[in-house]
Amino acid sequence: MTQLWFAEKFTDNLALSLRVKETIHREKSPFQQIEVVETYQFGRVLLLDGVIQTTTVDEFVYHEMIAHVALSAHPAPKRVAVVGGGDGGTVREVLKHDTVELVRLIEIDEAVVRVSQKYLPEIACGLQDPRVEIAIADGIAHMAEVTDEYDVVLVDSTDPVGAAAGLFSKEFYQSVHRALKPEGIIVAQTESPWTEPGIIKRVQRALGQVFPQVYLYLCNIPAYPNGMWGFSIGSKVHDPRKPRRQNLSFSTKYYTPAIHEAAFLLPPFVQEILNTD
Ligand code: SPD
Repeated sequence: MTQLWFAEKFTDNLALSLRVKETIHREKSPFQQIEVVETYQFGRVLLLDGVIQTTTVDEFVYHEMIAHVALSAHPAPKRVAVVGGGDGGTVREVLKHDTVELVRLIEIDEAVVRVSQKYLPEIACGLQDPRVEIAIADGIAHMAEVTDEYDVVLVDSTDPVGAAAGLFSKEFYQSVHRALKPEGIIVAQTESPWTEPGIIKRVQRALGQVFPQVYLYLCNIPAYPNGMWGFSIGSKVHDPRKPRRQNLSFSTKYYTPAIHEAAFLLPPFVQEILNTD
């Protein structure tokens, strides 16, 4: 029997191959090619322009780690913005914090939200919550328009190409700084230290020109390039390396307060990326 394989090329010399059971959905939106495929290894996989965004098997790592570090470091997060993240996984995790009153999802492509709600319900389930407001809009323009609006901003973007490139710029972080309240915290997904050290370095530098406290933290996501994944965090006041609550009032599969602190411990080769000019 013919076997179908999908390969995501991480670099010119490296790819991740997944054996595909079936293609569930395929459409071209004004922004990108959207596909949902059922795979043997990672369950359902959402692909945007052929790049793995999330899988039903390992999505919890990314979504818990982008959300809970900032939300646990903030004393009482009430208003949260998720930029990108149309699959809803980050929103689902934010909603676990009972101080949260509003989660505004600012996603440029309505098709990502619609497709995720239909084919990835376990990830998109939080989007129905009454505390969630979905804005189909450009996150860069939105952040440039608001002031003193959010306690936490989570930048759950695609890779820094096309429409997402501006989400990795100093100008965008300046807008987010204005959009955040005085105790505000930003987290941005910043790729893998193995394949994209330059992006991590650039973002850390740009964030550092805007926020007084900036750190990188890591986690392990098997479906992303080389498994090791970086998030950059910037904070106006609070030390984001310290979770304020030691006992969680909700369940997680990866994040714990101890993992929170440990995630900021960087192997020397990653520290070197941040240190070198
Ligand atoms: N290389 C793909 C990186 C994708 C990061 N964003 C994922 C969105 C999941 N909510």
